[in-house]
Amino acid sequence: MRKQLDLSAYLVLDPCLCAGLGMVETARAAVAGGVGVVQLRHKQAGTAEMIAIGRALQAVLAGTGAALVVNDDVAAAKALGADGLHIGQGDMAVKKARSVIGPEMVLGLSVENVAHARAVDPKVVDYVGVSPVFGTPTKSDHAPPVGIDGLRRIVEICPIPAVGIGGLGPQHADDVIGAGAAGLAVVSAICGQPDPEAAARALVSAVKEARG
Ligand code: TZP
Ligand code: MG
Repeated sequence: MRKQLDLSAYLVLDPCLCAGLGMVETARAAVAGGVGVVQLRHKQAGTAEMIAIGRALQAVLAGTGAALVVNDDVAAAKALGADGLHIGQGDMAVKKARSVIGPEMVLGLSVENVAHARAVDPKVVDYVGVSPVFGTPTKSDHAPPVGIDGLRRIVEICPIPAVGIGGLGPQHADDVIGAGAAGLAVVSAICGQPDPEAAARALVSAVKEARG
């Protein structure tokens, strides 16, 4: 069975921003603060390192109900038996990714515009990350920001749940949830924060309040 993800507050790990506490401790704290998904995103790591970090993450996520999603590295996702794989438009084609991971793993896809959203096949992909909502220094090569209006348009077109990502924090929960997204995905609002558990808690409660 594909794990049902709680997309409300979705943490994307960044090894540089997490340098102080480390990715594993940041993830542990964020999950204690209520995030439902932790994505392992490490562009510099090879598959062996991704698997080693992924195992450490699985150890701290065990029993919490939070899901582990692996960015890009299909082989690592498979070896780990991760809950999910997340790919971008420039990565492996979604159908190919689905055929490699099989039917049980959640598949997430980044969408950057309306055309990407129209092309989403709900039989293959489980959720989308709308990227980026706002410009962000965290990802240097991001597509043009879509803003809240762009997010709303993409969410309307997309046949599956969407999270917004890019420049987001608790202060954007009203707008992002109001645009129809299922949640907010964040890096710097949690990674590198002095108290990532409190930062996660603030995000989770902002989403709850936005839902009324
Ligand atoms: N994909 C689109 S924007 C982004 C990623 C991974 C980075 C988001 O980082 P932040 O710090 O939450 O703006
Ligand atoms: Mg990618």
